[in-house]
Amino acid sequence: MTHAEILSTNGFTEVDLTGGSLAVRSPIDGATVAHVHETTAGDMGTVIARSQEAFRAWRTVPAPRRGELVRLLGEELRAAKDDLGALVTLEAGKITSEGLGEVQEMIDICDFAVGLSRQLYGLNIASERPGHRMMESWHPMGPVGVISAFNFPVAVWSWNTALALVCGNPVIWKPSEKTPLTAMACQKILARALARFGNAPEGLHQLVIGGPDVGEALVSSKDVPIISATGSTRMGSVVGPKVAARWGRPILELGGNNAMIVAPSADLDMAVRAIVFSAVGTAGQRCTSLRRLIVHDSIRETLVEQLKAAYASLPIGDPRQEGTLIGPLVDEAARDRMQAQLNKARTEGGTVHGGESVTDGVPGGAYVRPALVEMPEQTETVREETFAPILYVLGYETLDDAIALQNDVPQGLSSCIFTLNLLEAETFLSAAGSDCGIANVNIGPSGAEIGGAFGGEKETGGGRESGSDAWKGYMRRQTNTINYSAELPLAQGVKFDI
Ligand code: UN1
Repeated sequence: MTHAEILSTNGFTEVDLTGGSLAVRSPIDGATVAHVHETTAGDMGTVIARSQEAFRAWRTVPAPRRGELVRLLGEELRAAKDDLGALVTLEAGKITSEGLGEVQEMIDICDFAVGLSRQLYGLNIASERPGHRMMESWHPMGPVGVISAFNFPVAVWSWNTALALVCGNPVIWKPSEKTPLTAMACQKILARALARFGNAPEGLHQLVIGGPDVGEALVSSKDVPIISATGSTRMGSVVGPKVAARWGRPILELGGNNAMIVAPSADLDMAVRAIVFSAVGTAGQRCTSLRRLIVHDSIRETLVEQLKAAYASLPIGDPRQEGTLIGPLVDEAARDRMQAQLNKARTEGGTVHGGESVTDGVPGGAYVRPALVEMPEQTETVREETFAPILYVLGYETLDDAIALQNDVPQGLSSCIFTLNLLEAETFLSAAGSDCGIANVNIGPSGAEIGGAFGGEKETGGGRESGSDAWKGYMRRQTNTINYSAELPLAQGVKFDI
């Protein structure tokens, strides 16, 4: 499909794609596909006030009824799956299957959140006082500011929005400036669900397209109690302290430097498949992408040879074409950063296989051959996250050394081990094992399901989104003590007779 076809057949044509100040380009060929209108920092006061007003109404709507809106959103997403997937491909450069997979992830979180809307449980707690009962209630918090990145332009929004809505919170969404079209499409799809829902408050979901000053207005407003931000560690290091300084709640999902340990007992054929998908899928632009391979010395050479062979035949090119596995990097700057990191790795003693620019594909796009880089040790460059398909290979002798290497980076998002040895697998998952928010056995570090809590430690920011009890991050906990006796006993046996 051509860009024009994608933009005209997906039902989003009524969106005004011309005359705005923000140029939108497709990573596929660098073509400018739209000029969209931006929200200004000066508009943000009104946006936030509208969100607060929506909150006052939405927080009293029963949670299962709020879930009905998310159920309808899930239905609309199912109907729009192909169109939205194609738009993700156009705007973020993902291959067709990954574009569709991202929309499926949205549908999945909607299903999860619908069930959750009847399960926002609190505890009953035994009171030490006669005739008293204690319990916990979970209440909505208020507007949630969602700041999302280009690489998962729609799924990360849906993780936050589906949970925020059932939890009784309105959303203000600032997408990446690189991917406003998919955001506008989501706003449209949600509008369809809202129309069917009937009586949701105005301003329950607002999209703000703009630069850092728009983000700054969200981040610094006391009236936006939760800021959920996904992106680089550098961005998080600015956002986190600002939100904390005004006593807001940050949910941060930042950089990863995800590793796989390959032990001698590993099924190497399976490991190779997992490595290739997680290292080069999405052109290495997932926060969960595999960036470091820590291989037992006894199998290192064999594995590297197998990987070199697998890398040699990878189809790179137009992500819309069937059979393509590696689409473009998001832009030229990303390709430059990749080349700079490879040069740094060389000066640190690395041997680089691949990594060249691919120029015989689609003109105008930043296509690269993925790089496999054998490193003598875990150097500074290896410890940095580069959003590109670079896989550093390191060797190890003992599992303890491998785990120490895996943990010895500033980031703590995802990790995995390939082993058929139960003791090694359990050690890796133990308190003395991986220090990441995600730790897997015999699968790669990327491609998590929505049922688990998603996020990581250290410079990854500590936030959790998506499944498990991540919803608690979107609500406030209230402890209630109820006295149904005719006495007023004090806790801890304190006497205070008047
Ligand atoms: C991200 O890259 O920001 O686990 C999110 C995964 C996807 C989500 C990645 N489900 O790779």
